[in-house]
Amino acid sequence: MGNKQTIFTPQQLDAYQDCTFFTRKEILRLFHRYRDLAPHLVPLDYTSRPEVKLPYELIGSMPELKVHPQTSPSQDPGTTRLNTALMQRIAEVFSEDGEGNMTLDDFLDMFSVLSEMAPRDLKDIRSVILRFKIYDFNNDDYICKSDLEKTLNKLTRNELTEDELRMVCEKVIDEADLDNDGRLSLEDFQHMIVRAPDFLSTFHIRI
Ligand SMILES: [Ca+2]
Ligand SMILES: [Ca+2]
Repeated sequence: MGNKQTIFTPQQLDAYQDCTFFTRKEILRLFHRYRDLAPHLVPLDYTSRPEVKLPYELIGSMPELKVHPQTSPSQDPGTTRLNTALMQRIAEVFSEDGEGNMTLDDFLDMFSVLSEMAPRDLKDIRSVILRFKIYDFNNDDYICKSDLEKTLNKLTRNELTEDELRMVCEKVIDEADLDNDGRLSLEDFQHMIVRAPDFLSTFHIRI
C-alpha cells in the first residue's frame, strides 16, 4: 500500500526533491511542520497549488530555527534576541515577498539551504548566493563594511566597541577582497568561504 499521501501529486514531490536536498519523507515532514504553524490556513491538499503564505511571526517562532553563532553558544536571553534578529533577516532573504512571509516553497527552500543536510562542498552556487544575500543588508550585490558591521553586531550582540567592530570588518574585507575595491563581491565571498568554511556554519539551522 505504498503511496497513500494525497497532499502532493507525485510530480510535485519529484519537483521538490529535485530542488531541495530532502527525501520525500523529509518533504512531507516539513510540510506538516509548516502546516502545524497554522492548520486553519494551510490545507491538507496542495495538489492545486493553493496560494498560502504564513506570516513571519509564525515562522520566526519555530524552535527549530535556532541560529547558533559559534561566538556565543549560551542560551541566555541575549542569544534569543540575537537569533530573532538574524532569523528575520534570513526569512526576508528566502521569502518571495521579501518581508519574511513564507509560502511552502519558500519554507522548504530555506530549510534546504540552511539545514545541516545541505552539502558542505559549496558546489551548490545557489546556496552560496542565498547566504551571500543574508549578509548583503542593503541589497546592492556587494558585502561592504556597513553590511559586515550589521552582521557582526547581530552576532556579537553589540558587545564590540566601535573601534573593535571597525577593525574586524577591515580585517575580513582585507583578507577576502581579491580585486581590492574595498567590498566583497559574490566571487570574493565564495573565495572566503572556501578558505574558511566555518564562516558558513554560523547560519546552520537544525531540523
Ligand atoms: Ca551591500
Ligand atoms: Ca572586492
